Amino acid sequence: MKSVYFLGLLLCTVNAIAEFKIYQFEKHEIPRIDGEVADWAMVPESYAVGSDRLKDTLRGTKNDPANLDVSVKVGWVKGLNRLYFLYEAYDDYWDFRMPGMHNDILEVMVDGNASGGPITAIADPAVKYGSWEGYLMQGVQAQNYHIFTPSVGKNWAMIWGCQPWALEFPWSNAAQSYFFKHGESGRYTLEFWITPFDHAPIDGPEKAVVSELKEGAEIGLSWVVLDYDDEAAGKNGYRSFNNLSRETGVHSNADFLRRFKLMPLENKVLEAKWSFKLLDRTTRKVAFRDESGGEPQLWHWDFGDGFVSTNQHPVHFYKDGGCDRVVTLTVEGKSGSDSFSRIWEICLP
Ligand SMILES: [Ca+2]
Ligand SMILES: [Ca+2]
Ligand SMILES: [Ca+2]
Repeated sequence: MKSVYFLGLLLCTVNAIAEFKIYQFEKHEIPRIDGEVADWAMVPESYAVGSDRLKDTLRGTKNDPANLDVSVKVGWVKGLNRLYFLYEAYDDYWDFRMPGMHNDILEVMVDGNASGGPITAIADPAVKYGSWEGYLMQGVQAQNYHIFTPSVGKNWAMIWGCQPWALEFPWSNAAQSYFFKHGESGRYTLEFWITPFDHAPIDGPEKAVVSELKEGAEIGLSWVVLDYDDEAAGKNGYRSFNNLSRETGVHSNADFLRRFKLMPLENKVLEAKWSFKLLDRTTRKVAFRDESGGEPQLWHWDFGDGFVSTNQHPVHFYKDGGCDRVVTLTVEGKSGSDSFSRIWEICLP
């Protein structure tokens, strides 16, 4: 009995480890949303989620790359609560001539604080799907985007919920590029970002709570590619349902999402960086925080008043007031050294 319990615990632990990674762009690398892939070139292939990870959970079949072959890369930028996507797809039949939901679709589900729970009323026992109460809960605590690939003569996506405002800039942005006509085969590229919300109500963005993206944290995220290859098949007549989750119900239930980890910078170049906080004005107590990249091993702080420290995160009491001091951190690592100063920022009474 005991060993069964232990095994269960072990399986839970294994399950909780994020399988998928979200690439962190540097501030000067933020992708430009123009449908051109060049600014994703530095993202390692280990971040790409290919068709081999997708399974048709409606039919129990494996992906056939001759029918549909896709790759998705997800990125983020520290300080911006946005998820950037690069979607590259081959389809043997691009289906996008009809005005409504019959369209090749990339369906993305996101749960920014990984809370789980219902995305649409289908998974919420408290409300009825199709009712007004049902509509009001949809997409509020986790979101579902049906992204039209390509979108022609219609908005870039349908959000399955009561927050269509989230489809507009600056909450999202999208650009696509392709050269095929309806019914032809070919390659399609889509760049976009979405904003994850812990709370996205019908009342609009001013009442919304954006999910805060933090390095090392995990979010709930998954997608399904709805591959329509035949106009005659109707609204739900997709030829394949290419699901990254193992549960078809993932479209409505955030419990079935995959775990994605917000990764630190891949770049290991030594770069000095720090922040400070005035803890007490009377005693002129200031806390300094090292935020250098590239794994520094030695720290040298010059507080600008003749005093120095070799602690990583020192606290310093300034003897005198004044505003015109220069504080410098010099770090040393395997690849050399780097310095970063703040000029006239630490102002004391
Ligand atoms: Ca671009
Ligand atoms: Ca196809
Ligand atoms: Ca298709």
